[in-house]
Amino acid sequence: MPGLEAPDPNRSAQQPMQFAARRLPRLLPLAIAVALLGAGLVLAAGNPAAAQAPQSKVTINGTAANKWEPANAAVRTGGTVTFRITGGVTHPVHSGDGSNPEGDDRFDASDCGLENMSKVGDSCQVKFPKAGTYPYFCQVHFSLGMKGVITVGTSAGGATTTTASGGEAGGSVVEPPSAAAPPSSGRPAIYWAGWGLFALGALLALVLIALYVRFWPGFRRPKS
Ligand SMILES: [Cu+2]
Repeated sequence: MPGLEAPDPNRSAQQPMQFAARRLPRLLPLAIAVALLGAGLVLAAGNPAAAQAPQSKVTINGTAANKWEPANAAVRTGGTVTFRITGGVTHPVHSGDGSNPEGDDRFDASDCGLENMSKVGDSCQVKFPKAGTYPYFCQVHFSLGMKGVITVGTSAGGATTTTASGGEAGGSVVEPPSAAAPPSSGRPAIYWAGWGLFALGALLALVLIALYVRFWPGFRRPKS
């Protein structure tokens, strides 16, 4: 920069720069804070796999309106779904889409029969050892639309790794086209906003450090 190389001591030109340089250490924490805020947003929003990972335990309530709440649920491979009667009277659970009123045997609903699911407070559990899509319905209120779909395994992205037995990692699972879960819509906007803030803060910090080194009086180059 020519200003610093001027032969004259040139205080009138130097002092404003020094004055500005004195403020830099105060701006630096601000820049770092902006960068950290951005990084925090990235970490919070940027891991949809973790955010959307199915739980190992899910509870579905059979309500007084003769609906399942939530009707569609996701559970981890090897996870357990609890059906609980919170209203209405009888909500025995059957596996299947209801086309067969007796249900099918895609999952074991033997603990969810009428004898266990006849009054408010009753509940039953079904374990889902294998990934897949499992429709279910209330044997009594199917005609009222009391049905739903349980998606077992990770639904985001379509192809994921799960084990059939343990629920950690293993074979590849591709959801059938009829899977109830919508396709992943990618990362949320706040994720990219976080990256933007992080980049802005980091750039600002770098510029401030460069200015500080360049103009802080203690760093001034000895005049030749
Ligand atoms: Cu019912």
